[in-house]
Parts: sequence; structure tokens; C-alpha cells
Amino acid sequence: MTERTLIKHLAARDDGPVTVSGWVDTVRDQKKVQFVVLRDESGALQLVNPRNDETADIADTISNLSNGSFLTVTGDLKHDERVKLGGIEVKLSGIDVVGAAIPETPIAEDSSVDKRLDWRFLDLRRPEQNLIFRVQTTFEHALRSWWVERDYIEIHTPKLMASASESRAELFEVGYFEGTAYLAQSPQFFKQMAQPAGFGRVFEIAPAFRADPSFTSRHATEFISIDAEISWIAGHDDVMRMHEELLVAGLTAVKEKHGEEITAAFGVEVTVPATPFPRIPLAEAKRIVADRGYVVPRADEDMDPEGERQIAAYVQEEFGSEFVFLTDYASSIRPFYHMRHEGDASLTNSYDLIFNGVEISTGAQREHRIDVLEQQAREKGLDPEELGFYLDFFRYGVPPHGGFGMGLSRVIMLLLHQPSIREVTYLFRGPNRLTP
Ligand code: AMO
Repeated sequence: MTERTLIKHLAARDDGPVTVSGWVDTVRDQKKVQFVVLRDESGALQLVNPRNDETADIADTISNLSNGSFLTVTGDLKHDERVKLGGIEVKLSGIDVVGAAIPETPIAEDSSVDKRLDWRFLDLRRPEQNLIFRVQTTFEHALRSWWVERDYIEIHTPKLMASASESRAELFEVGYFEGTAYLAQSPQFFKQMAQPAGFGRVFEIAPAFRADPSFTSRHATEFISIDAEISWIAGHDDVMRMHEELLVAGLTAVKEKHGEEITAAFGVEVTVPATPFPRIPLAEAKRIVADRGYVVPRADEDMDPEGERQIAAYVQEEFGSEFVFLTDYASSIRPFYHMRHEGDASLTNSYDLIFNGVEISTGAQREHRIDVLEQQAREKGLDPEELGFYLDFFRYGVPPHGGFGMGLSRVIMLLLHQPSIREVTYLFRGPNRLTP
């Protein structure tokens, strides 16, 4: 493979000949000297070309350069404190326009998000965008490592399904030969299947699809769902303990590797949260929010976005935490597969995790007793026939188990204080966006 010199590594090199590649950021074409700022994913570098007879060809090329063109240049690296851009510059001896760009750039810094998404590959060239995806890589890698070190098995569940796994209202239907298939809304059923299969502890990081017509900053029709499911739990607190330790591992890795860059680019200090995260039953959270003067949703409704912000503000003030588990949701607002409280069937062994005021996750202990599960499915108006294969999991010996699903883009958005998941999704999919 061709050796590449990244711009960020040049400062540590001795003065002398170098070859570098990157995109033209700006050109200052002056009478006596020309300057080009070259950018790659790691930084920016000043190129200089004093005009004289020997450099006339290079000067011609520079005069015709358009912003965004991709160049490979050779030259002499020199450290010079007076150079504002990193204290180094390269005096050109050769310039090769490998990929010329059309001069009119279709987007600018102040273009709307929609316009930027139309030209996502150009938008992604911005250093902050590049950082977002390096942070995401580090975060995902740290989660995977944490799980692998603890003997979890990584599974890949199918995204084409014969029925819904969450609400029927958000199902994408696709033609499937003579019949119909549905895009998976969650790996829910199949990650649970790993428990009677004897896998013990599993995880998956994969796309999930929701035919949700929302245009909010936190909804996509396709998103990456981070899922885990574990056997031998005593209750949903075991799932929450795993969940918080996992997040600590992910955020520690991000802070160590990118903390300073993140502060420089976004003005955000990455905080590794203390554990245990505060845990507040939903009913109590609603009382707290009401005491703060906010009109809370009814008891049989989920916390709404403003309620989530209010409880997050409370937790930040009281416990200095960016995270809070809201627990024990009412059965009426939870799916049929959540286990209900022993002795109070109106509540479930479940939780939502709120990070900086937005829900990032839902988790629960699952109902593993087949008769109870069937009854709960019927109560929710589901036909046990349609759930046939799923219900079979519980007929052949299944351990108590539970797990969670967490939206990757929501975590990254909230971690980097971005205004929308559109900014942190490589290619966003929403109700009116299927391209590029
Ligand atoms: P839930 O439906 O709450 O739970 O989804 C889990 C998490 O996935 C993310 N998420 C979304 N992200 C972007 N756009 C969407 N339209 C969207 N919908 C959901 C959120 C949410 O918290 N099967 C359960 C999980 C479980 O119990 O294991 C489930 O899917 O961050």
C-alpha cells in the first residue's frame, strides 16, 4: 500500500523533502508569492510558492486551482514560528492535480442542513464532521471490546421479518416474492432467542427500521440500534448495571482518545459518568417534574420530551449526573414482553435511560413464563398465532433474561451537543430523505 503522510504528523518531522496529499482549502494568489492551504482529514498545512522563472509552471497550476481539488504535492518542509498554521510550511517543488473539483461549490458553511445532506460527501469533509465519525468509531469499538472481554457473543439477526416486533404502526412493508415481509424494527425477538439457545449473553450493533413519520431531531426511519440481551438476571437492575458499566467504558475511551479535540471543535467537555446512575421510578419522576411547575403527561403516558428535559435538569442539579434511569414504567405503555412487577401487574420491570435530557435507551426484564406471556400478548390485542415462533422460545426451557436497545446516533448527538441526529448519521434516512 502507498505510504501516506498525514498533515498532523508533519510538525514532528525534521525539515526536508516531503510528499503530501489533500484538498485545496484556500488559495492566496499574490504577485510575488502564492499560498495554498491544503487540508486532509487530520489537519491543514500552508504551501508556499515564491514566483520566479523556475516556479512558473507551479504558479500557473496554482492560479487555476479550484477549491476542493485533490492534490499531491512535493516540497521542502520548513519549521517557522511565524507561520500561524501550525508553525510549518512546505515550499513547493511539484504539484499534481489528481482530482480537479468543479469551481462552484454547491454548499457553504451556512447552508441549511437539508442542503448539506444533499451534498453529504462534501459536508463530511469538514474537520468537525470527520471528528464525529472518529468518535463514533472509538465509542462502538470500546463497547464491542467491553462485551467481547466478558465473553458475550456477537449476533447478526435478520432484518427481513414475517411480522412486527414492536408497534405495528411503525412497520415498513416490502414486497417479498408472492408475499409481504417487514423490515425489522428491533432485533428484540431474535436476541431473546439466544437465551433458550444457550448463548447466555449476546449483543448486536445493526440497522433498525421504523416507519415513523416524525421530523424531530431524534427520529430517523433507519438507525443503528445497539442491543444486548443477558440471561440469569434477578431483575432489571442487573441489566441497568451492565448498561451503565458499558457506557462508562465507551465514554472513557472517547475521552482518552478525543477529549481535547472534542473540546476544541465543539466546546464540550466529555465527562465519564460516576456509577451507579441515579434511578428514579417513572411515577416519582413525574411528581418531581410537576413540582418544578411542568404539566406532566398522564400517569398512563410516557414522559414527553419536555418532561425528559426537566427530569434531566433535576438530576444534574441534585446528583451532578448527565444520565438517569427512569424505571418501573406502567404496563399500559410497555410492550407485552416486559415482565410485570410481582404483586403489581400495573408496573413493569423496565427502564428508559435519559442522557442530557433525551431518551437514548429502553431496557427491561422479559417475561419468560409462557402462560403469563401469552396472557399479556392477548391483553395487548396480539394474536398468539402470529407470534408462534417467538412463543415457542418459552416452551423449551428459557432462563430469566433481559436486555436493552440503544440508538447509536442519539448517544453521539447528545455526547457532542449536536442539534440533530442528522449531523451524526453518515447518511440520514427520514420520511422525505432516501438520497444520497
Ligand atoms: P425502543 O423502541 O425504545 O426499544 O428503541 C430503543 C432505542 O432506539 C432508539 N430509537 C430511535 N433512534 C432514531 N430514530 C428512531 N425512529 C428511533 N426509535 C428508537 C432510541 C430508543 O431509546 N426492543 C426495544 C429495546 C429493548 O427492550 O431491548 C426497543 O426497540 O434511542
